[in-house]
Amino acid sequence: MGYVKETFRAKADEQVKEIKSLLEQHGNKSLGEVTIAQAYQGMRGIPGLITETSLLDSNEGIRFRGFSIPELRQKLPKAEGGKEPLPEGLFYLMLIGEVPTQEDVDHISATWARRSHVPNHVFDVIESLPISTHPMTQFCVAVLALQTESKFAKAYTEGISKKQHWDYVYEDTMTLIARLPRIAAYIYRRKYKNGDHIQPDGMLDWSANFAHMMGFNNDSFKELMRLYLTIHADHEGGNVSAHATHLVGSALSDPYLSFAAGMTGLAGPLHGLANQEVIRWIEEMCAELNTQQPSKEQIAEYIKKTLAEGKVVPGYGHAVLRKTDPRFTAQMEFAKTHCPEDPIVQTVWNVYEVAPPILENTGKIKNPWPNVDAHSGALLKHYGLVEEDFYTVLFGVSRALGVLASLCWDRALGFPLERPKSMTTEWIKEFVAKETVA
Ligand code: NMX
Ligand code: MLT
Repeated sequence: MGYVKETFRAKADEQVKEIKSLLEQHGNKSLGEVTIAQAYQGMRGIPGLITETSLLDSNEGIRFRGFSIPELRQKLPKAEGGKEPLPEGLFYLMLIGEVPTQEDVDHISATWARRSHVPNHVFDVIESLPISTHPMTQFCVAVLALQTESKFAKAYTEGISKKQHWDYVYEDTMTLIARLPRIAAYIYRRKYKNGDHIQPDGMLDWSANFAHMMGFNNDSFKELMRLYLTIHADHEGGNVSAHATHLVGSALSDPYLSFAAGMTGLAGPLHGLANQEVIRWIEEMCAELNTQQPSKEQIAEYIKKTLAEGKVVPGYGHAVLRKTDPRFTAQMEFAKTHCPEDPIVQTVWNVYEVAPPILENTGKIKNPWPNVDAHSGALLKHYGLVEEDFYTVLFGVSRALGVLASLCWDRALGFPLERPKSMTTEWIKEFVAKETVA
């Protein structure tokens, strides 16, 4: 067993004991009541999930094992000469709960490089899809095709004890994460670069190798990828991709099947596809106004028009956050250093000035501030990754780190099948009638 895996097992053993004692002493304590409105309105705020890897505060934003994004940018190991954190380090932090050393991060980079070989049948499956297929659909199909490699599925069929589940889920997690950049880059080069593929470079870190395989060798683009793949990795457990992965994993579907479920959720426009939608919205605005850089007045009018047409302003609003997303701020800081004059970047910043009061004035949007997706596309466009249909695949490669680290924890802690209670409106009506009489 490798030392990261051994450390994880030791941490999980301690946590199992702690949870056992918590449940024995406090298992009957209530975490709060559930209102009828919450049941109808997407279960907002109902505390019903345990996710160890990160925790979201509606005003402060995300903390990964207690560390905010600015702290991660400071504390996590970097590539030689780089300033942005290596996502390998965030994976270690989420899995183990401690800030890794440079050696830990190098160990994970090397492990993933060693496991990155994608079997040919996965490429054949991708090739069988029409080239017009959306990259997120190609990505989901490819992850499912890779499921043939699941060690967990094989071991379960052969008969393993529940105590061994975590071990095989850990192995699948490491292999799947290792292979995702190759699959994503293959889809990118197939769809947009005439199938002119680029072989991996095993000497590079996970993000730099991904950038290289997509065809981008600029050092500051590699830095952007390190930042991007770090900040999109996790957003506690209730978001659609994390929850879907956890839910499907609770049926003991293997990590490939569980992650594919998360990715089909990420592909929705209210979730990860919003990064594509933001850029489309900006480009449509520019085309309609016949300008590269609309004025703040023009942007304000366009936002009002979008709302009047009954559409969402993509990149704004959030189910939990009530302030500017710190992931937006991190990208804004990156842009200030690397590309402050870029016209799309400047438009993103102008939208940030203009949109919040307009959204707030509607009186119904709970969070008028930008989320992570409001900024990412502008940075990618700046470096020449202009095909916005592909942007959610980048989000997906990053999200694997959080949801799969969580899946390892789910199995190590022996979490059961997830199965909440549902009701009919008839049941609710009868319940209300009884309550009113009583
Ligand atoms: N533009 C227009 N209307 C909005 C927006 C927005 N950006 N955000 C919320 N609303 C509407 C929402 O549709 C709802 O309308 P109605 O009552 O007519 O159904 C009303 O405001 C109240 O919604 P909230 O309670 O503020 O937000 P909710 O928690 O339901 O939804 C989002 C959260 C993220 C789905 C929503 O803000 C949204 O659709 N934003 C735009 C899409 C987006 O950027 N998604 C990315 C989220 C981050 N990610 O990567 O996943
Ligand atoms: C995410 O990163 O998953 C999004 O911000 C959505 C969420 O947290 O609900």
